[in-house]
Amino acid sequence: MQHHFIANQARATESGRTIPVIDPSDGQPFDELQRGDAADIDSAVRAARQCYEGVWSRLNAAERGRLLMRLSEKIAAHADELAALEQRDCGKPTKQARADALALVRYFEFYAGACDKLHGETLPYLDGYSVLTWREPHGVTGHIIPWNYPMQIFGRSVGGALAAGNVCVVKPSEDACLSLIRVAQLAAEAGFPAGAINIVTGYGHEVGDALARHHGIDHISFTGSPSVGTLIQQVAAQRHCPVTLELGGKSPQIIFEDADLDAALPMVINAIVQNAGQTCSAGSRLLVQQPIYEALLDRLGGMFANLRVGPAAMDLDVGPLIRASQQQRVWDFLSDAQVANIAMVAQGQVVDEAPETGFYQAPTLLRDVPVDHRLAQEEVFGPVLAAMSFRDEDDAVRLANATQFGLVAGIWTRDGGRQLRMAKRVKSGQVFINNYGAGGGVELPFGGVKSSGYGREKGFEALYGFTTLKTVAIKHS
Ligand code: TXE
Repeated sequence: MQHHFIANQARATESGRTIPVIDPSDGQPFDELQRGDAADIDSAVRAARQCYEGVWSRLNAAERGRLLMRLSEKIAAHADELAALEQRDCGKPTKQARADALALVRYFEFYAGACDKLHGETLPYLDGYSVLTWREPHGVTGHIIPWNYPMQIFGRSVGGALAAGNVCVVKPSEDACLSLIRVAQLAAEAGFPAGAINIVTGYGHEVGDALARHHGIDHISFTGSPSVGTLIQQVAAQRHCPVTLELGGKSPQIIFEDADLDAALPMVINAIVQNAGQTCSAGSRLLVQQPIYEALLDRLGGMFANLRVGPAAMDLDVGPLIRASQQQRVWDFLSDAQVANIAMVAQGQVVDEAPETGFYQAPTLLRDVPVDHRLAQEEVFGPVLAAMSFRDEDDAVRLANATQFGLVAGIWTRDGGRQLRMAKRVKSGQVFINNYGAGGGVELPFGGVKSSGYGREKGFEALYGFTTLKTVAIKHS
């Protein structure tokens, strides 16, 4: 049985209600979570506030950095344990789960070093004045975390908030909490004071909503669906609470005829099958210049057909989707594709060892997807790649920008001028030229434009979002 972690203590919800924890590889329950409520959020916020106004405010930036570094070291020492928890909880193949645990180590290492490098400025003003700015933490920050990368998203969001001097109340997804409850325990062992990191588990419409509405929360970081992002924004607006939103994407991989296909194609595949396509930055649209379209689809189709899908512990190319409703969502997209006569180029294979009760989906390559079809417009969040062709740069830009999202764009060309022209014209928070892996870099700011959200997490830039600027003007006496 899992518990909330509030003020460095395991706590149960008073109602005694729980939520089963399901293993996506076989669809079977193997543990239980607390089904928290507004009272649990309230006690976490109180614990956080007490910490913030007490012991936390007396720590200087270097001391805070040492604490974050100790947590990074603890996580490194428990990386296999954390990876195993997240693997079972989310259905991640072993390589992916380990990579996520190591990314969490890096987040706390990076933000440990950043704590004492965040500072304000002195500004020119009238004679007889000195003016300076201070970067102050918001105070108690709320973090609503999804199920696709619990450790990574905790690292970028909570790591940045703590480094900037905030304390945290975290609501992980009801579908994937286990690794984060353990990380909070490790933080207590590393010396974090009671109330600095609190975890409350439960459903989004109960605990998540209570967190977003709580007047003691001074800033909200949310990663999840656009519809819930809108709700959070509306609720937060009522008390003018700042929010950072990361709401996913429909990111294009744009391949010009002069691209190095040996480098591009493995990355095109990885960008859509990593984490079974359940990645905000998944490269889910493939835009290919006309002269190479047919040959590229042939080659890519062969690679798709070789992809193997199975239980997380088998560590194949692709694991299961997170839950039955996510699997149903992908099936709905694929049946819409059939109705629209969208042709399938190739599909990977689900291995015989995969239990029928698991949530598997073979990676699927579709061609000539019309730009206005929902497969080219909406986030599937499964391993489904929608290919289409383009004529020239203008056409590529038109297609790339033809969705409500703007998170990542991959551009593949050897032409240096074209690389920069395209990078300028594509509307997205990140542009990766002749690569698609840079999204993993903890040092690099990450976030969207348009319906992909706003604000930046990761990198040093995140620290500005986790602080507020105070201008102090002193008249010389
Ligand atoms: O997301 P939700 P879901 C996208 C992806 C996916 C779709 C639906 O396309 O198929 O969203 O996934 C909490 N108040 N992304 O339904 O519901 C919830 O408990 C406050 C993209 O799982 O948005 C969880 O902790 N919180 C995305 C978190 O919000 C609420 C990652 C995300 O869940 C809430 C996940 C409420 N009313 C899904 N309702 C990305 N950008 O990577 C739910 N939550």
